[in-house]
Amino acid sequence: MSDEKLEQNGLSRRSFLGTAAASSAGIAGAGLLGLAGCSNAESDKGTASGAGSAAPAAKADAHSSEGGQSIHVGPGELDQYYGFLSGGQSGEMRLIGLPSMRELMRIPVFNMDSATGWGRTNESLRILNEKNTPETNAFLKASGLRCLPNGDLHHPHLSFTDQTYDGRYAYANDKANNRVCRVDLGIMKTDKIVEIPNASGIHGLRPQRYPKTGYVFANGEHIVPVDGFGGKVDDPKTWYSVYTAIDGETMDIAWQVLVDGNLDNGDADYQGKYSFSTCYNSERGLTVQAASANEQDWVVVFDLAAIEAGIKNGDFKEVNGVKMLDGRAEANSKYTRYIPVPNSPHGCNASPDGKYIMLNGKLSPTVTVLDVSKLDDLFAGKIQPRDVVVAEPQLGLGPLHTAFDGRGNAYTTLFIDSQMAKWNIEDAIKAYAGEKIDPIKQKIDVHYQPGHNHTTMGETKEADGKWLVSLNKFSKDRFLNAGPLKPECDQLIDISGDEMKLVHDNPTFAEPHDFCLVAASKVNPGKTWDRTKHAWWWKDAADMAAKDGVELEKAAKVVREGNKVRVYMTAVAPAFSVPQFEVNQGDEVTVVVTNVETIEDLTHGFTLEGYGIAMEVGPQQTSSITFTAHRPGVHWYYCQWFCHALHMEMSGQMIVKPK
Ligand code: CUK
Ligand code: CUA
Repeated sequence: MSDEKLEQNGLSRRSFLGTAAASSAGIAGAGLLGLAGCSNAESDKGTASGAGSAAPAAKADAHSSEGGQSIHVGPGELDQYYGFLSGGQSGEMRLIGLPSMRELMRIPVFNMDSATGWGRTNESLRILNEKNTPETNAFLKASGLRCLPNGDLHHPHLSFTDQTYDGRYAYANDKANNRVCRVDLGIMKTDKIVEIPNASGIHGLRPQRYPKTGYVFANGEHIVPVDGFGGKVDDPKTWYSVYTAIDGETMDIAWQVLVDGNLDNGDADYQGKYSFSTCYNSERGLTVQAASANEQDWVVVFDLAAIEAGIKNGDFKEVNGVKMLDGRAEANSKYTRYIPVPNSPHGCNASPDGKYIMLNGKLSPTVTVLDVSKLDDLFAGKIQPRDVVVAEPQLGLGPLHTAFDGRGNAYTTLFIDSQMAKWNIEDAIKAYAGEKIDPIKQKIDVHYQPGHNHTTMGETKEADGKWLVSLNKFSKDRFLNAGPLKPECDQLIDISGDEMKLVHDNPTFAEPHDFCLVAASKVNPGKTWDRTKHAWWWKDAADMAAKDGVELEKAAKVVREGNKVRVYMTAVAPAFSVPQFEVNQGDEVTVVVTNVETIEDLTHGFTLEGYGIAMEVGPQQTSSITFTAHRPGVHWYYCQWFCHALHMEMSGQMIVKPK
């Protein structure tokens, strides 16, 4: 590997680049090209053109993009883009500002959160559990769990109207527990979570772009026995994967399609006619060797109109309450086509001109380019599957994901080479047609092993070609040593000029897979909760209060019904309207807190000492929590959000009388 070679020469890539940056004149010097050539030696084996070694190397300017855009966002200034960053195995989604890369907010989704009470409050538990399968509910009960405590969130993507973001929702998958979530961008909170039955390892996720979202497409990554299709637990030859379309408005499952191979990443077209999923493991292997044996796997193309007609005509099986169509290759299905693609392809990315779908080769150094306009003929049987391919440039080792600048260029992450390759799409098409032309424009080193990349507005028709972010899986020496577990390294690259310029390293916690970069004007969250618009959030508490004759906004009441106690209070700085309440040991207690502040940023909280309870109560929000008073004694509750000069005094006591 390149870094080892550098280290053998007593140079780390970091110190080498630091030297290069210090000698401002020597950047393009012969010495550097020599080393760059060395660092590219392996990738060149995979590239027909050998352009890697001749491509300009990265300028290691850590603070600003010389002659380019400034990344500096000064005190009091605002970023130009929202970034919706996946939190990977942390289970959360994160809101990042660009170009500063500052973390603005964490949105709890598939995790449990100490600050906000997500996974503990009644409101969050309803959202977390309302669309569980019966099997999951039985499992939770048997395990003594109130919700699944973890998730693996890979792919956040925003809702579309007419091929661009409409600011309504963000969606994301949970690979760990087969779920899909929706975040309401009006409050930046998760408002729906649906478990996907029949499928395993919900991975790739993309919303429909046109006419609007519409469907949210989700890939089941793992082949499993599927009810109704002869699946046997002890025979992998009978296992399949399942592709799911969710209704983005209701978050109900619209339909599923049974397919062959492990589905990986997906995308939708810009026309509203087709969707796509890359697929590895055409071999049906259960080991690494077996699963990567074939030189080619495929992309599955789904014909949405045909699928909708199939549903209408009853050409499906009802499997655990979901309409499932047969889209297997062997079924010669009218709903799907299988296009061979080398080799265990991973990322799947539609170009913003709406013309092409890029399939990133992973184990092949190529990206395969499909021409969307040829798909009608493919489904009509007029052409062969590979006739849809119009380019297959060799870019380097380990292509995983591709992003776009809206000027006809594509940017592909090379995982093994630790590089970003910029290439021109039309040039790649000409080269595939036989013209002597090198589509690769530039390669730069990234640090290290990039997975996803993303450009500003790059998955919409409004791709603006300003910034590119490389989400790198390893950070090694890029940051102060944080111990054996290192942060990942998200790198910001200025792509506004002719050349990519690396301008910033940003450490992130486990583990970003995807990043949706959205012009700030597209997203307009409210400044406080809206008691009318967001009444659905505390609907159960409101119903309960109505029965108890309590008005939430003026509440100061304790209601007892047998061994059930309901405590209603307001929070206004610096006091709760109920400063003390008494219960008996073993009572089931529900505390309902309404924050009646109308002022922006005046969040209160309710933390109950010794009971593992804390919840956020935002301005104009109602939050509630139910627990059993197992511990006798005096238990203070306090506001954990610093809200007032007398914030420390914003407290009270729950007295639990022993049995
Ligand atoms: S996957 Cu992570 S690097 Cu889950 Cu989108 Cu490609
Ligand atoms: Cu209310 Cu601190």
